[in-house]
Amino acid sequence: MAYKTENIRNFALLGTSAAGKTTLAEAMLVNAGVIGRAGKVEDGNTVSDWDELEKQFGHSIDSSLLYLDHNGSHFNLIDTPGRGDFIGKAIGAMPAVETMVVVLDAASGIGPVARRVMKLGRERNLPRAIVINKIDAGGDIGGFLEAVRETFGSECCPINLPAHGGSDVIRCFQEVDGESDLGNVADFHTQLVDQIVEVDEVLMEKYLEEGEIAPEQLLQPFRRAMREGHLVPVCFASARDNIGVTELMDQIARLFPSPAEGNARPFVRIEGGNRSDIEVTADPSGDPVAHVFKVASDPFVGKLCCFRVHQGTFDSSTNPRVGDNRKGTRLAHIFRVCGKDTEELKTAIPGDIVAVSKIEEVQYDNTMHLDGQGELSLRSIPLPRPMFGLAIETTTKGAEAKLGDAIAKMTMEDPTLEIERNAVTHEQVLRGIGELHLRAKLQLLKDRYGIEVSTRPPKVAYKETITGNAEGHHRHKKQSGGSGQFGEVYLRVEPVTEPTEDMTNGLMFVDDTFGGSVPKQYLPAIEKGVRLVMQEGAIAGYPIQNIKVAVYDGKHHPVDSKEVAFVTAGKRAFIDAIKKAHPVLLEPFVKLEITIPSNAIGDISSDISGRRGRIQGTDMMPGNQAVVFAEAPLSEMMTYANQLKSITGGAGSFAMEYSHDETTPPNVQADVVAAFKPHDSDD
Ligand SMILES: Nc1nc2c(ncn2[C@@H]2O[C@H](COP(=O)(O)OP(=O)(O)OP(=O)(O)O)[C@@H](O)[C@H]2O)c(=O)[nH]1
Ligand SMILES: [Mg+2]
Repeated sequence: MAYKTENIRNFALLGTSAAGKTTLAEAMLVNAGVIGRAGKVEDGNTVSDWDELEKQFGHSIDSSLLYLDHNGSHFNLIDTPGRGDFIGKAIGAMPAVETMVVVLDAASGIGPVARRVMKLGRERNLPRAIVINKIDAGGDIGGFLEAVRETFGSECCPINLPAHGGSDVIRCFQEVDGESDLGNVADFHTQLVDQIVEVDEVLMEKYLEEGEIAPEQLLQPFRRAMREGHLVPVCFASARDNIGVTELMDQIARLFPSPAEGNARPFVRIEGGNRSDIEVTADPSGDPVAHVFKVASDPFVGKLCCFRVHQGTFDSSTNPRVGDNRKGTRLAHIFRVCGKDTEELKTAIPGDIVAVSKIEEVQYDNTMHLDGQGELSLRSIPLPRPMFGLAIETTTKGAEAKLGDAIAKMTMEDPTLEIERNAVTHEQVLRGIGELHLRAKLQLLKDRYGIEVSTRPPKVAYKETITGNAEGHHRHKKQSGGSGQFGEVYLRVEPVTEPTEDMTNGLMFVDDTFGGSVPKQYLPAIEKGVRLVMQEGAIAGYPIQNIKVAVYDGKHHPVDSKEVAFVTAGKRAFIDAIKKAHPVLLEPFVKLEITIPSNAIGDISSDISGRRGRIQGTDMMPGNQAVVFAEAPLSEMMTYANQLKSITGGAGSFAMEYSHDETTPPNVQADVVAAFKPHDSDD
């Protein structure tokens, strides 16, 4: 179908794992005639979960791009994973669409990912809709709707309702009469209209006077209420039985914003170091602007960069600039993507979600543009910082270089995956969001790249700092044959409680010498010595942070003073000072959100306390579910996935992310310090 920007409807399916997002996408593709018959996630034959690993896991693990035509509209939908471990892929898809469709089901409860994306959507001004799926399965759907309104606000109003025991849906936006499984249609209709008219004073008055408003007159205010986040329409469906799905598609075509009507995106122009907000409009003749929201390694076409066109028109001759790169990048072939299939496109207009292959320099979150004045970028949504680590080592001989290449490709595809090569512990630590995330990546490493690795819990990434002020001194003197080495340094150290921007790598280095006791040319050498210790640690071999160092005196020798002598003197004087300044070890703490059956709260709480953690709150959820919020040291959470599984019989899940650093208890510090064997190589 040839379409214009106004006909495009972009939305992402987001929400709770196993609520039926992939199944819903499949039903939509059937209804639009893209496929003849719906595949099943458990049979591994859906369009969206096409990847081998997704078939093995029975869950989406990456976002999938799909498109279809319905009632004169062109839908671009992105099916995203609902598992907390893959939330990076769900969040990554949000800047590409006008509307978020959050899929829930009564039996699984609301879940942490749905809550997280709803919150992000509200903060970022992204219109939202909710689909309550699996109405065929029965359960307390009315109670669940209440829980949804309690959690996300009374702006969540049904526009249709389950009827005839979950075998049908009945409209309550366009209809006033009838009986649904949740009660009178009229009551829900009134609730919805009450909510909509609040965005329009004139209409509100008319409504108060006349008591009713024709549905056609409510269309514009409906769209406006949705754009303003004043209305979150709720639809009911059974994706498996294809009930309410055509209804939903009709409403999307009729009521959801097109790219021309969607809320403005937070693009900024960076020009000579200044950042200014700019307006990007869905004008096909404007300067091309697109945002790269996903990078994938496609088994058939290689590196695939998926981007959303926000302004202007892209074709094979467009040479957009990427970020601050002055040189244009030739796009050559532009594709649209449906599951694993790609189809070449001549042009991409505002609102299109497309891909290009074989462009090495383009990365996730880049903006591609032809702005005449500066560099453009999108204030995108920060992704969670990966905290769950495994130290990895190849078991395949001679595969180190191959492992490095494979991991570089994997981290390029997944910004929530990181590799850290620790110079102190000599470990290579792969970090991700959780155990499942890393397990999926290790499986990929084996299947796609033929590399097997052994894993073990990594050493904890402690940091060193000081809690008091102290002075340190070292005189370095060495005579070897002819010329010698001489340098003497006195310095002070003090903790910095609020790091400032001019500190690099946690250090503020100050020259407080006077009278030429240390010639100026040796100060950089002293700073170099100090910085070496900052990296390697003074008491336990971990990087030091938040410290101020002031060199206030020293001595030099006209012949024997050289740079290397002051590097050593600076190093030793610094270690001397730190040892006297009440050094402590800091360890990373993580925030936890643990979703469990409510009868497990007691066991979960005592287990968390046993891990030196603190419970911060508990939310009761429908369906005898509870969410426990807690904080705990990362080092104690390495084995948590298994423990949670055994406490809850597999029914619990958790998400964690970096929170802050805290001082380790004295007994932990004593053990770590005792195990540290400094290797000194400088004399
Ligand atoms: N009874 C019933 N089962 C459904 C329905 N929709 C999906 N299912 C089943 O629920 C399970 C999960 O469905 P998916 O479509 O994979 O769920 P998802 O939301 O994509 O899950 P993630 O990819 O993990 O986020 C599958 O076994 C589906 O067959 C429905 O409407 N009714
Ligand atoms: Mg899925």
